[in-house]
Amino acid sequence: MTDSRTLLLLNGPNLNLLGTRQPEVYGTQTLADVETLVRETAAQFGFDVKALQSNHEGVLIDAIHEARDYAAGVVINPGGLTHTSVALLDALSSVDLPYAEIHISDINAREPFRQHSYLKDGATVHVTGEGVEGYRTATTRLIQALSGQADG
Ligand code: CA2
Repeated sequence: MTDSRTLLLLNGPNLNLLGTRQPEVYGTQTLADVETLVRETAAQFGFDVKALQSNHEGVLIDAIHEARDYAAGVVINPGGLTHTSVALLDALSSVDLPYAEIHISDINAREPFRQHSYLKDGATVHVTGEGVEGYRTATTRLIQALSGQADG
């Protein structure tokens, strides 16, 4: 296990709108609620969280590169970039940090174009369809994997 006890929480495009639209798909909790949930979950294990949401792929990639210097792992909901971005996969692979991919909705039960994730094969943890609670699952399972308590 790395000495670092910091996780990077990344939320991708449009997730700043959480809780404001499409509650039937994404629920009523906001991005601030998500960040609080992840911070509280991580804190139970003695981990800090640096949180960032961006609508810009390059900003997310830069944050992943920077995380190499301070983070133990990444919790990421890539939003729509899940289904399009080899560049995001390359960034995560290049920093060699374990990551938990989380989706609020069940991407496997939605349109065919949402059913493929470029990030899934490299992910230590993959959570989909648990709503915002999935962030708690993803964070816990990532920390357990980092601690060697579970295989994620
Ligand atoms: O289910 C998820 O978490 C997704 O990653 C959310 C993405 C979608 O493109 C993925 O297929 C699945 C979209 C995020 C958009 O979030 C909004 C939230 C509230 C209102 C409008 C958009």
